Amino acid sequence: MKDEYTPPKVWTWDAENGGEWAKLNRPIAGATHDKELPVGKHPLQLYSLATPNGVKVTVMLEELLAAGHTGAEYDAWLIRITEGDQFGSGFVDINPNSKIPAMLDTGTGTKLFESGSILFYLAEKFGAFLPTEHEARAQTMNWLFWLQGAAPYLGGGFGHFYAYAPYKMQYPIDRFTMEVKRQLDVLDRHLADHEYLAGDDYTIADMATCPWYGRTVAGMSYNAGEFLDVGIYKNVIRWHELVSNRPAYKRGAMVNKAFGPLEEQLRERHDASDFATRTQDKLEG
Ligand SMILES: N[C@@H](CCC(=O)N[C@@H](CS)C(=O)NCC(=O)O)C(=O)O
Repeated sequence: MKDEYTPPKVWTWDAENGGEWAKLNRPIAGATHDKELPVGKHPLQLYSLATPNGVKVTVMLEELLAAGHTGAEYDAWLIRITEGDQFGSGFVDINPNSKIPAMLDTGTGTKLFESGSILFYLAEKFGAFLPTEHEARAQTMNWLFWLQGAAPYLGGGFGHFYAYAPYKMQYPIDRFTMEVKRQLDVLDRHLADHEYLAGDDYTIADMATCPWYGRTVAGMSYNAGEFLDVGIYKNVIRWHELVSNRPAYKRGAMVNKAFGPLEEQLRERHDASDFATRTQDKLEG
């Protein structure tokens, strides 16, 4: 049978056999090289890239600033994961898991990793986008944890096998397509009678979920809109438009972006004025 594989007694690492990410992925943790991270003038230092996990945090920071929380000013530094920046010693010191996003709160010396944890930290620090009322807070955390558990099936499962694996294999594509469509249906049914994920309020659960499942129903993930028949998820499409059209969301989606149209790329962000003056079209123009 095609793709049949008999596992050996003990697995050994074949560095060449992993598709698009083969050169980066390793079965061991830790730093590969010495490299200090830059530190700017603001209280919050973000080390990231505008993947869906990175965008969650830049959206939250831009939303906080838009809501008047001036203490949320931040420096956003670009981490190029395809070049192995996440394995530098300074990055690993903040995030031993070597994945973006990572953040340092210079006011308290707190090192932060895991995008859901960073969203929760910021929500608590500024008392924003996480309801204090018991029921709404519980619903927000339900959906935030749902997203953190669900998204690896979309990215590491479906996205990997549909877009990045060295060749197409029906079994994993079938398995993860089934799961992603089930997840989209979970969201679609919930959003049929809820304005936002946690109810009436826009929260960190929406900020976490929109860059993953919102982008997917907009056909922006893995060039798979038609394959997933995303047009049927009408309530998710309604919610994605509501969330992604917020000015702060749009700004957040540009930060640490080093791909796509040049006018959408703000590779580093150190000041609110950077959106007007330091996008890549202006820097290269
Ligand atoms: N559960 C983590 C996942 C973070 C993650 O997977 N980051 C990816 C980019 S989206 C990464 O840094 N990959 C680099 C690598 O795997 O070496 C979170 O939510 O922060």
